[in-house]
Amino acid sequence: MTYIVVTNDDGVFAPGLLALTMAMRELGRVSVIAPSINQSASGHKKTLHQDIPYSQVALADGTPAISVGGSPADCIGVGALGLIEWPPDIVVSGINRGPNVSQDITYSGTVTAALESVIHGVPAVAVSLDNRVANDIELYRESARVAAIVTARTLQKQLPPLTILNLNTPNSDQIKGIRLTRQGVRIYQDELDMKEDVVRVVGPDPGGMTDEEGTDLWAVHNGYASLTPIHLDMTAHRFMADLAAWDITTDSPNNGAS
Ligand SMILES: [Mn+2]
Repeated sequence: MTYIVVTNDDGVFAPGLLALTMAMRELGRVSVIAPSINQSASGHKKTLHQDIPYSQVALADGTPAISVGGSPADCIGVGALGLIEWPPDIVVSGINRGPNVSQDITYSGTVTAALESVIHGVPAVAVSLDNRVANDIELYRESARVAAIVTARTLQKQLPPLTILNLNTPNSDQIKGIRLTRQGVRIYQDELDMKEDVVRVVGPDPGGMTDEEGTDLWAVHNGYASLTPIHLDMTAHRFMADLAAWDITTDSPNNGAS
């Protein structure tokens, strides 16, 4: 029987995790392991050389879950090292409250939990909803419906190594369809709120965006679910030839640059 691990970054009691767990249960046996508190924007954080607390909890519908006092990537990392039954056939992370598009993906705990999974050789799908305030279960249910379709297909087809699928669903309970997309470019408009001895990063939410057709941003803003394959090899392959032409060698002069 298909075995699925579900995690998230909004914390083990977030509504998106419950909606995703319920949808995944239609596809197989599910284990839930998730952060004890909201770990949004924790990035690909790995906790080393210190204790990581964990406990058994129950989701609102009674589903048992492991709550971990670490990052989303920690949840998958310690899961893979033996805290839970491993390996699953797939890891599914989400449903995040808020989109994870363009450069968001390196901040996102939802996405980095999926990246941690493929480091451990298990395919993964990250799922996010383009709504930062939603407690509307219908929105999560519609997102989870599409997540189940994508997950079922991924189980049939298999992903290449170190590759995840990043699924973002629009702020709609009637999704128009699924678009295969590339990462767009998001313009952050963060500002610094500076006090005498603390600073705080604030900004309009969701901030500025460019949403060229074919990008993840464009799809969710036009009522479509966005599906982007993401590879952990971040090498800028298209720049390699130009970089070679810089002719950097250990005995290159520094041309007086200072
Ligand atoms: Mn989050």
